[in-house]
Amino acid sequence: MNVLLMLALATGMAAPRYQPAPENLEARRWFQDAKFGMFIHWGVYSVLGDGEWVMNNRKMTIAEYEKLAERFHPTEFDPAEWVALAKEAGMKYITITSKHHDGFAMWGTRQSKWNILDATPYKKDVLQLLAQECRRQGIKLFFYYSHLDWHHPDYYPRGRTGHASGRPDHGDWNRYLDYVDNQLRELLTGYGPVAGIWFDGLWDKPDADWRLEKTYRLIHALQPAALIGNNHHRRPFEGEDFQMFEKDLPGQNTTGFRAETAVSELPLETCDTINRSWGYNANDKRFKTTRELIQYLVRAAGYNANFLLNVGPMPNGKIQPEFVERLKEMGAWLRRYGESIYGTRGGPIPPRPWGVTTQKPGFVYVHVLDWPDEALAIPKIPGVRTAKLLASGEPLRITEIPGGMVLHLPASRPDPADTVVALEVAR
Ligand code: H79
Repeated sequence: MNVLLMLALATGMAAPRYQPAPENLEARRWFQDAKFGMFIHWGVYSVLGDGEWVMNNRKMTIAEYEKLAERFHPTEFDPAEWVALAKEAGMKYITITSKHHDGFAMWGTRQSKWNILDATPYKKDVLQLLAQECRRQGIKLFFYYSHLDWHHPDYYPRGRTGHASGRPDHGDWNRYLDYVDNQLRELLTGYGPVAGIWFDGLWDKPDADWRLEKTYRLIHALQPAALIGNNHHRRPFEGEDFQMFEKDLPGQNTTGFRAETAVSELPLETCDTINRSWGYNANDKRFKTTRELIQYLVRAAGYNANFLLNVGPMPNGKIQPEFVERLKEMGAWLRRYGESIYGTRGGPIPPRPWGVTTQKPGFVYVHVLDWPDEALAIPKIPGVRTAKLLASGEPLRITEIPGGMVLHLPASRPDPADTVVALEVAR
């Protein structure tokens, strides 16, 4: 414990607050400008093609589940192809599962044999391969890390899930937390610059002492620019650098997962799936349309949040064609309309049923997602000089009305997903 902290505890003063390093603040700005990332759920569960919760859902024991590792042999995995796809989709970063709830490490951890080098015939460190390729192609890399662990014997007392694994009813919780910290130290020292750590699973034991302060201090000491986020479903804890909302826009709780809906001042991120599954699911054909995915990205930007869009690669290492097709279409859209997304923040008009606004110095972008009429009345945006359709540059008429203004939209819209109106405004 440091002297300030001891003093604070002894005197009843407020404990010294986390002060993000300058490079951390810089990374937060980069993150907010980046807007769009690729989430990757890949692990030994992918072999069964039934999602990443299959161990828990099918009540598999550890012995049964470990057999999956012997079948994990992704001979078609080409990290260059994945990274190129992310770039073509307009994504600026990748967040990949280093360890999901099944405890399996997708890198050559030295903390246990339950990892891709020691337990699979593939025997390659996919995180290392991906990290190298991301550096080569200029994409940042985050590691998802599950605090929850259905495999580790010291994950005890057990939480809400993982009860059928057949582990003995004892274990040393602090030893488990040491294991977590040791694994994180490996990830933050052996894989070059890590853009951040995306924690998940804490909700399995919401009242346990997770020693987060120690873990967060370790991460920030090893890589001050690495951004910490934690999907604990509550308002951010001390030491966190961004706030995430799973399958929800900031402040919403349509999933019912959240214990708190408060939206913080930190950079925000929402994540979602293309079908309904995170890990590869061979039977899940309920794909969102490209239009829906574009609208989700745009809405997220209007809520001042990033969109982390998931793919669950197949056990052979390929990303299924339905995902590839949609990602490429999103990339084509972003090449046309990217200036209204990248580098923006949530706009002056809060999100509306018809759409959202984004802004950057000198510009406000009105994203009309769902409005059948040619006249759209909106609150007054001060200092508007010109208005045009971003698609064509065609000037657009605006009339002032009491209490607001009317945008006169063309009857036939240039884009089925989003009519983007660019307003040049006084700085
Ligand atoms: O990695 C993906 C999912 O596997 C993981 N997060 C994403 C990014 C995830 N795990 N669970 N969930 C998402 C849903 C959470 C459900 C919860 Fe509950 C409802 C947590 C707390 C209440 C049911 C009861 C599941 C755990 C306890």
